[in-house]
Amino acid sequence: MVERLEIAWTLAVVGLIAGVAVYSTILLYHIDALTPDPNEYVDVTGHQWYWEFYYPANNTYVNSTYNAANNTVSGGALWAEPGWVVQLNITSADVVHSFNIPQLGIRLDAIPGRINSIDVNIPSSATIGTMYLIQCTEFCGTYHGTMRSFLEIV
Ligand SMILES: [Cu+2]
Repeated sequence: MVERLEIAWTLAVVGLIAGVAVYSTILLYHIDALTPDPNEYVDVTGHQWYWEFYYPANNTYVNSTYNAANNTVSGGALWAEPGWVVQLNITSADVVHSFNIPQLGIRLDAIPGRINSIDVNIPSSATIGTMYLIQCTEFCGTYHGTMRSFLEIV
């Protein structure tokens, strides 16, 4: 009787763990899936010490350079409209950087010779003129701390 109970409990636990394993494996796979039709593609390249954004739709390069004195950027920013899905293709021209938009929960490494892609879901409630901070979060040299930019809602 005791043996049968032990076997039943063991099988119940094994079944539970197997179920969680299958569920989380499927979920992990879908988290990384990219939408086939984003509103915008942007190629993001990390440089010591600024972010470059390339907009293939209109063949425009932007070198976004942060100015710590007045918390602004010159050269341009990452632009998107409310409710958009923006696919970022992130790489680096020199050392390893990390592309981070803390307010939107986006963080992905920028690695030389490799392209890491991610979809950014711009909130529909975002108002025009909203500036989301972009910050390099991988120590990349002297001016790492000012390797910032903005995602600007237009
Ligand atoms: Cu960096």
